[in-house]
Amino acid sequence: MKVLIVSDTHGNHKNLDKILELAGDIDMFIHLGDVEGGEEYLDAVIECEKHIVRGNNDFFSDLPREEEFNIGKYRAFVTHGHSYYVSLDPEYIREEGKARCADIVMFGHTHKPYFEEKEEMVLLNPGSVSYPRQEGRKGSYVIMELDGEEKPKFKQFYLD
Ligand SMILES: [Mn+2]
Repeated sequence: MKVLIVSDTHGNHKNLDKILELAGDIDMFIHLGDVEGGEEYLDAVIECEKHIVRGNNDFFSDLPREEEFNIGKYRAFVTHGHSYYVSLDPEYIREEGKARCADIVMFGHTHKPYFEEKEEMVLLNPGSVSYPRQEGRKGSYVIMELDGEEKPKFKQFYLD
């Protein structure tokens, strides 16, 4: 099973189109917010199961603020992250993920990739597709691969 994890497209789909092409066949698409009106576009171009949450810039959107769902046998908690002060420190969202007994917690908002695995919980941010802020400023995304009983593998990618 292949899951594409992205965030912060902000209505600009140039990089997203490249990512969708590079990713190839996917079984699940996760967008961690700040789509800025891109919902219809995402619906049109992505056919697999989608989970899209609302960012702080999705003012008129009726997307959910957060979602919990299963990826295989793993419990995922996804949210944009601004309500958990992720720009300051991942501490609050880490605590929330633990309280919800999540295996994988995903957030966006900072436009900087982040990955940690602590006490059996993965906490990640794929960075921003369209407006990266990390050094080098390349649009980024994560691919999660789940293969039978093996632990899921997460790989961070950067566009050229
Ligand atoms: Mn954003």
